[in-house]
Formats: sequence, C-alpha cells, structure tokens
Amino acid sequence: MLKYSTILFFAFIEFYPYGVLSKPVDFVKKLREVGTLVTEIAEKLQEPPESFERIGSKFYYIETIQKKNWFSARNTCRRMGGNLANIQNSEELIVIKRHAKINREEHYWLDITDLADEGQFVSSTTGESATFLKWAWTDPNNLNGVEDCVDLYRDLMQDDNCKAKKYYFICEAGN
Ligand SMILES: [Ca+2]
Ligand SMILES: [Ca+2]
Repeated sequence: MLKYSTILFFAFIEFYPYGVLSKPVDFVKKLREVGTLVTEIAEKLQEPPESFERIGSKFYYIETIQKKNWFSARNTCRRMGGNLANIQNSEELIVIKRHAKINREEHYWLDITDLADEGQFVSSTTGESATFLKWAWTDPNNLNGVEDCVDLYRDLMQDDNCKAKKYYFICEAGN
C-alpha cells in the first residue's frame, strides 16, 4: 500500500507541471495575462494625446510658437485630440497662469465665446454657460461690437476679436 502511495506521489510530482493538473493552471495564467492586457489598454486610453502635459488636475497643451486666430486655434486643438481650454475654477486658473510656458504679456485663446448670443458666454465645446469667468476690469466690453472670443491676458480674461487677433492658445485634453 505504501508502495502504491509513493508511486502515486512521485507521479503527481512528475506530471503536475505538464499533466492534466497544469491545464487549469495555464488557463488561470492566461486569464491573468488577458487581465493585465485589458488594464494596460484601459490605461493607454486614459493617457492624454501627444504633446499634452499634466498641469494641476488636467492635461493641457500651451502653444508658444505660432499665433493663430480663435477659429484656427480651436481647430488646432481639435486636430491634436483636445479642445481649447475651458477653465473651470480659480485653482485651474492659478496652475495655468503659474506655468513656465505662460508669458503674462501674451494673450492665450480659451474655449469661451459669445459668438452665438452677445453677452452670453458659453463653452464652444459643450455649448454650456461658462462656469468660471475672471474678467479684466475693462472687460467684457465687446469693443466695436466685434469681440466674441475670450483670451487669457495678465492672468485675467478679456473678450477679443475672434478673427482679426492672432494669439497663442491653450488646449486641454478631454472635455
Ligand atoms: Ca461679444
Ligand atoms: Ca474686450
């Protein structure tokens, strides 16, 4: 009896890695591999488009080379996989304005516009009312009746001429 038990024991040891018992182990291993792959894909999908960087809690791209009018800036952000930046609160404004790429003496187009309805500032991406506006003391003044796009200048927002003015711009990923 002991003999048979010993043979069975060694047979088990011998065949465990390759035999019938290894198949469920392989299956579990494969499942784990698939799980890891799914996690990696999910993480990739959450990554921002190329050239965007994390600034505070969001991913932004700050253009500092080519100035464009508002429409062209918006198209550029979209081609890059984002939208013009829609600043939601003072915390977001603070991290952006402190960023090394931001020059206070330059203007940067944002997502907000009153093109559709004068004086009603909305996000061009969502169509919803702007949730956060921090105007310069002279603005919004709709100068000459043609200022319908919002830019950031000296840490504050201004309405400006969407077509005629060429400025740098800030894109954000998502939204
Ligand atoms: Ca206006
Ligand atoms: Ca203005």
